[in-house]
Amino acid sequence: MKSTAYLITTPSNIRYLSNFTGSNGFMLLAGRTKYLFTDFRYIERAANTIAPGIKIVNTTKMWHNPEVLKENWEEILQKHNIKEIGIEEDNLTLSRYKRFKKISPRKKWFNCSGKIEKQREQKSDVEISYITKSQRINERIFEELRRHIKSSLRKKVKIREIDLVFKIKMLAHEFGAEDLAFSPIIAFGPHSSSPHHLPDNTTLKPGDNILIDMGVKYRGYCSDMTRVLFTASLSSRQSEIYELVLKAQTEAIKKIRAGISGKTADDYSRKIIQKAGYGDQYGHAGGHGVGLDIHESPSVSEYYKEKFKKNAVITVEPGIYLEGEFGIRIEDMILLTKSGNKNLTKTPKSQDVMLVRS
Ligand SMILES: [Mn+2]
Repeated sequence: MKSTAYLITTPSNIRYLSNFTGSNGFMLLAGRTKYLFTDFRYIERAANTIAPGIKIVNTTKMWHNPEVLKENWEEILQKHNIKEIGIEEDNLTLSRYKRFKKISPRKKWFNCSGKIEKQREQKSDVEISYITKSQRINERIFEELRRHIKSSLRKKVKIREIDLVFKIKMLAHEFGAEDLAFSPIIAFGPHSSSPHHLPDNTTLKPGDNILIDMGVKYRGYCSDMTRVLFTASLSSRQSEIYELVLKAQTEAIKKIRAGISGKTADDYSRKIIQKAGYGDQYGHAGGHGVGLDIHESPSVSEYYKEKFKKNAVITVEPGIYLEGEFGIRIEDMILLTKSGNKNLTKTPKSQDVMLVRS
């Protein structure tokens, strides 16, 4: 008889295991049985939407009166002869942990963060289809945004960074996304040297480059893409940097596959940029896993020594950031296969295509 249970509190892990999308709830994996604990507000929704076979436990008022939970909780632990319980330390707050400990003082508790995330690395066909659809929507939005920028320039209508953020939100709704995957990064001109610039009131000036990093959600699954548009012919410096980043990204995508480590994958783009003398201006990881979370395992980084699995979806996003001048980042999402990868991003990225003129 197995005596280990796992307490799953990370929302995206709960969704992955059960399909449950409520904002309050946790799961207990005990032997082969999965329990979903949630409160009055979500009982009906859970019953209608979660995967078959999962047992629902009503926890209404549990945190105000732990005895309410204790009855169900103890019964389940006893039934499965649970002696030790894994908790997701990366998610469970100390105060909630203390409450669990209080109702089960004699159990052994250990960290199981990353356990479900590891399973999530390999995407199923359905998950791949959702991520792909999410990216198709993202690309439609991007094309519409490009048209909008072009016509605004032609009509000499002022556009601010935050106007483009709002436009993306409306288009996401119009094109069938359920939400944005993250708040879009829109950076005009010198703002683009800050990799994660916070969009503000700044107005687009003739000649500015525009860094656009955006993604949406479809059936819970995220997309992620970065492109840099130019509103005037590129200066020789812009052109040089753009080509360098594009080359680093293209070469990395040629080589990345299942079976290599995150560090190796990161090195492919980084070494090209370092060799050209811009290593210090590429200060972030070369990419990340994408799925229910916008950033998930595996990581494309020097610190990630584990090997990539088949059917993982990752981004490849080298960049060069020149303070006071401009920044360039180019980001695609790819699906890893044994022999290579499939690029899930269709939006072109050659320098000439990035030029939008009025
Ligand atoms: Mn990204």
